[in-house]
Amino acid sequence: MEAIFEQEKLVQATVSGSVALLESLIAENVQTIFGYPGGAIMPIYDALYDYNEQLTHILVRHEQGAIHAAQGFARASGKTGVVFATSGPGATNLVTGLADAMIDSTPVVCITGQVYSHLLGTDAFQETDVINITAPVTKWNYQVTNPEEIPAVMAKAFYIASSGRPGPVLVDITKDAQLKTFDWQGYTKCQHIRSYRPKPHVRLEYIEAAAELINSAKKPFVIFGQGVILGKAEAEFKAFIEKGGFPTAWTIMGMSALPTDHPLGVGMLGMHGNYAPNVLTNECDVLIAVGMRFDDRVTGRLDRYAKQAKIIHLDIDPAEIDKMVPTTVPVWGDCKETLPLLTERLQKQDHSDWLAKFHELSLKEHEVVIEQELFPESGQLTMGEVIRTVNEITSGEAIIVTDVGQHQMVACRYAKYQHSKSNITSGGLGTMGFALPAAIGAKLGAPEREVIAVIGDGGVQMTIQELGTIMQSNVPVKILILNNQFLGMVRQWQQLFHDKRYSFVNIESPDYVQVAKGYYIEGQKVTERALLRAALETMLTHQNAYLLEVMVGKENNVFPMVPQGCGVAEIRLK
Ligand SMILES: Cc1ncc(C[n+]2csc(CCOP(=O)(O)OP(=O)(O)O)c2C)c(N)n1
Repeated sequence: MEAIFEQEKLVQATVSGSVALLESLIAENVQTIFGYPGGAIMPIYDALYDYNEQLTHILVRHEQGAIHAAQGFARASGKTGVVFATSGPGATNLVTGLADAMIDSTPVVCITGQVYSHLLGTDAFQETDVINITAPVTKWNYQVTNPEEIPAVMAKAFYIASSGRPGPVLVDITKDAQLKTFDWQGYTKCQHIRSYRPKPHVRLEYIEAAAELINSAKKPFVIFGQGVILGKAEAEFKAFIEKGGFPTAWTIMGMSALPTDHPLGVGMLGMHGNYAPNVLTNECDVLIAVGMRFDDRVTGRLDRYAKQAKIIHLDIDPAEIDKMVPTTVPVWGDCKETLPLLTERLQKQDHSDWLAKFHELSLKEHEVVIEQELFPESGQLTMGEVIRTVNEITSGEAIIVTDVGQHQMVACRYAKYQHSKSNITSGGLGTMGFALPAAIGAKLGAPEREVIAVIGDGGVQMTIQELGTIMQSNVPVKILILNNQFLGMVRQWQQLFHDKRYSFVNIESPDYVQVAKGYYIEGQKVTERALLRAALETMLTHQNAYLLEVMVGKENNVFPMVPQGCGVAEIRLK
């Protein structure tokens, strides 16, 4: 069917709610949908049958896979991910992904089918109150029972999902609203909603106050999060830190907004972050936080966090300011606007003595931790040397999508990135099972880039069915399983904090290479150091999807670590 909406050309027609929905997606420049059909969304799938030239639908194997794929798509492309699911179990299978997208500020629009409106509230077959279930894990949700509302609701959905601090939106459409026809009046993109202020008005007095504080600082320290990426402010951010000469550290979500080898980059913050930025958080005199939310994994014990410092917090979401850490100067606004205003007012400064302190402490971390992790001479393979070898082969050009656990921390500690939007991980929710489907979405969102999913032997078994999606949709993702034969991160905690009482962390695996083979995906398993590089090269030069399982040390731990309940400066190297 010809799209009845084209940018400037509106053709009046009688359409069903389902067609109106698909036309709305086209009007929002959507090309890719991740979904799974079912009874309550059948009219939409029926309409989709005629739209295969304009819309690509990726049939996943589980709705959780659809939403994680949409998240990966959004994070790699900077666009909004789109999901279709049916009512009841289809909708509830989205909840984990919605919570993940909510806490990691990922723009996703989910469309769920719903039972006929006359059956609402009757415990009808596959009826679930998805609006109430998803209220706390969506930025906005809405139930449509009248098809005429669909264009305006979809316009609002895309606007809310992608503006200000992005997040997930769910639109639930009853089956009768999908079927009923109405006169299509055209589609108008939403640009304003009363009482919703996604882009705050920047107040110059706060910019002036922040600049004054920064200009008088002896030991300024910049920490940044995903806000820099979401605000598309990478260039503005780089100009800001370079003019000020500030030591600069990233959160796991901010990672890759600045090339990891930037001379002012001093590493990752947080529980398994780098030694120097954690310790020196408690020695800086002005802490400048950009687009980050002071997560407890970053701050450690709050009453021991940066108590000596004056704190400037740049954030688009007023709810974040003063939420965890009292701010000296709040800079509420879009950092793409606020950073240049601040940079203009900066005096060019040289903080090389202060920066040298980071380098001194970093040497200590190199000696005690990094050398052994990246360059072991004997013993079992380490996760670190696998990531180091990936870096050497890809030169920091790949997108790395990680799952959750030790491999995630190791990958984020050691991966090298040259480009923004290269590190995709479940940061806030820590959702095992995220990486495989998210990598599918990332590859579809950035097809020109190499996408490598780094996954533990636990997490891969949570969404392994998505190998079927890779098979059917021919998505050339590279799957790197780091198999330590344990639920490693939990085992590490049991070893360190529960007297080595290994309670249900010993997880067995199938023969992953055979499993992949069953899905017509090639692969191999590596157990020896001497074969690692060649195996990675085979994977990375392979045209199609490829699975590589690497057996790594069973009881290796990830260090440094800020033990729970400790301050950031109490970070332990061993
Ligand atoms: C859905 C879900 N369930 C449980 C957890 C708790 N958890 C965090 S890390 C981890 C172990 C992960 O093991 P594995 O995937 O093998 O990775 P490794 O830590 O060994 O690298 C578990 C169980 C979680 N994060 N997500």
